[in-house]
Amino acid sequence: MASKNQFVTLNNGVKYPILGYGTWKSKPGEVENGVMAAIDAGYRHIDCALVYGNEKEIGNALQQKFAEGVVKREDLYITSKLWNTFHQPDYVEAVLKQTLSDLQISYLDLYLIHWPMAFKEGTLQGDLFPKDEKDVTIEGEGSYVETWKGLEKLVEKGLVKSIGVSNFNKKQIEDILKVAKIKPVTNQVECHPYLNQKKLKEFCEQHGIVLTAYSPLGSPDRPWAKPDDPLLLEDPKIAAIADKYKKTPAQVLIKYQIQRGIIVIPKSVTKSRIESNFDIWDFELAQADIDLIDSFDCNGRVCHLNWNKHFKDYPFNDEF
Ligand code: NAP
Ligand code: SBI
Repeated sequence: MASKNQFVTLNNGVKYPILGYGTWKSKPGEVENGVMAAIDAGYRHIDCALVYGNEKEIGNALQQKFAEGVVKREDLYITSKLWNTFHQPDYVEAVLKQTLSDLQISYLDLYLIHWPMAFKEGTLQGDLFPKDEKDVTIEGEGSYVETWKGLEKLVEKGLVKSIGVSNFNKKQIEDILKVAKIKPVTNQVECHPYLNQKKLKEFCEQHGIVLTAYSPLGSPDRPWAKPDDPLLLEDPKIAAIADKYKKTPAQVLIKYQIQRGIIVIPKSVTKSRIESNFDIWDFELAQADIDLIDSFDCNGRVCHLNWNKHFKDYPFNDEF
C-alpha cells in the first residue's frame, strides 16, 4: 500500500525510507501495537536489534499486517543489529539467522554492527552483558574489521541487502574502508540538536555514507536519565520554532534531520505520537531555523555507554 515518505539513495543504489520507526525500550506487550500503528500510519522502515529483546513480538506484528494485506514484505525496510557479544566472524550468520527467525522474515534490508567494541564472546542463550565479579562488563577480543568481513558474506549469500555500522567514529570507519569489498551504507549514531554530529556527517558524506540519527528526540526514556537532565523535547528554543510552524517540538526535531539528509528513527509506543511523528511532510523549516537549531550543539551525548570507556574500541574518546 502506498505511503508518504521520502527516500535516501544509499551508496549501493538502494532507496531507503528517510523516516523510520525506533523500537528500543518498546516492551513485549506494547511493541506489537506500536509496530502495527506505525505501519498503519505509513512508516515502512523499522529499526530493530537483537539486544532490544522484542524481535519476536515485532515479527508477530509484521505477520499480522501481512495477513491483513496492509503491506507486503517488499514494501518494508527492516534493519537489525549484531550485538557486541557476537563479533567473531564465524558466529555472525547464526546470530543473523536468530534475528530473521524471530522477525519471521527471510532477509534483512540492512544489518549493522551495533557497536565497534566487542564484549566477551557469548552464545545466543548467554548473557548479552557479561560482567566480572566487580560488575564491570568484560571486554572481548574481536576486531570490528574481521566482523565486517562476516557481514559482507551475508550480502553475498542474499541474507541481507545492505550492511552498515553504528556508533563508529571517524578512525573506525577508515579502518573498515581500508578492507571493505562492500562499503557501509550508513553509520547509525546519536544525533539531535544537542549533538548534531556536523563533523562526522561531513566525513561520512565524503565517503558516500549516510548518517542515521538515533535518539532524535533526546531519548527521554533512556534508563539512566536523571531528573535534572535537560529535556530536549521541552527546550523553549525548540518550542518557539515549533509554534512558528504550528507543529510540535518532536515534529521539528524529526524534520530537522530529514532536511539535513539524515535518516531518522524516532521511537514511540503511543499511537497519537506515532502518527504525529509521521505527519511531517507538509512543512519545511527555513534554512535560518536549521542554522539556529545547529547552534544549540553542546556535546550533549546521552547514549555514551561510558562504563565501557576503558575498552580499546570505545568510540567516544576521539574527537569525532
Ligand atoms: P527517542 O526516539 O529520541 O525518544 C523516545 C522517547 O520519546 C520515548 O519516551 C517516547 O515516548 C517519547 N516520544 C516519542 N514521540 C514523542 C512525541 N511526539 N512527544 C513527546 N514524547 C515523544 O529515543 P530512542 O528510543 O533512544 O531513539 C530512537 C531509536 O533509535 C531507538 O528506539 C532505537 O531503534 C534506535 N537507537 C539505536 C541506538 C544504537 O546504538 N544504534 C541507540 C539508541 C537508539 P513513548 O514511547 O512513551 O510515546
Ligand atoms: C539495550 F538493549 C541496553 C542498553 C543500551 O544502552 C546503550 C544504548 C542501547 C544500544 O546499544 N542500542 C540502543 O538502541 N540502545 C542499549 C540497548
